[in-house]
Amino acid sequence: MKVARLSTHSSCINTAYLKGPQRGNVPAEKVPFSAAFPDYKPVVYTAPSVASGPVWADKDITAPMHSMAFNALDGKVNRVSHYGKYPVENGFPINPIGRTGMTGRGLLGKWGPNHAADPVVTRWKRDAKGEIVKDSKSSKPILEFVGIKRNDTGEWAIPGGMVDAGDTVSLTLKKEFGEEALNSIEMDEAAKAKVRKNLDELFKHGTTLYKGYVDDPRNTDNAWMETVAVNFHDSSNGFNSFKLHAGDDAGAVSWIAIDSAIKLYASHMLFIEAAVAVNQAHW
Ligand code: RP5
Repeated sequence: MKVARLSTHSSCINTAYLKGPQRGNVPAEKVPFSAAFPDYKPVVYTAPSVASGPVWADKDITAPMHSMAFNALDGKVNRVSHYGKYPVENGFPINPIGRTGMTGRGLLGKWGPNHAADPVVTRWKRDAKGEIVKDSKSSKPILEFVGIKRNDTGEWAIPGGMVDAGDTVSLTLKKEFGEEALNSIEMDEAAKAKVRKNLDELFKHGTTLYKGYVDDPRNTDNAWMETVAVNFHDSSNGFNSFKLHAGDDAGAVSWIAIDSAIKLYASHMLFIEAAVAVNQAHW
């Protein structure tokens, strides 16, 4: 699986930031930092929830006094981008895709890359008799995936989450699916252990679909999302033993039938399209 390089971004320009200020204007052709833009006026913003210094966030320190190891493993925090070395100017890491109309960290905890993991859990759509349903036009089988409705934007999304300092991507994939799609946080210890065991089994064999930048509405010039999206295709109906139950930062959870017309958060349609290609499903 090669790192997928996005050529530009659109979710994080020319919008009002979530519960924050309007971003400075960025015409599409001025997104790359290589394009001259002398009138560029990014708004400076770090959300109060980040600036107050929760454990998951970096210190709110101002260059050039900080000592963060950018482009490196900084203690337990991975500050390496999937895109290789990103520039650091006047002490600030620079978004590898380009301008966003905002400096600071917005709602993101880390300066530079904020790493996430996205579990794309799929199964075939079946009729009442258990037969796989094919699309009448493409004649290809229809794939379903587990989606959650995000509480922050109200959009449907893959139940991904941030890789906590010291955690691995594979652990995060299971953890986030458990928390957001099964509400494991609110289970008692015995039920939690059962879910963990089932997930260990079902998440044994995954296909990596995407590694790279996410066109996330929270990105800024100095802080951005990157992810690893992995497909876990359920050919044996193992996921039917789970009762989907929205938890953590999800308002709803559901199996969603996939076609090219559905709309999802950030770059998530890219990962779904890759899952369709891997499983040779209807699009
Ligand atoms: C997206 O944000 C990633 O693709 C992932 O789905 C998600 C992680 O952020 P939280 O859901 O933890 O807010 O960019």
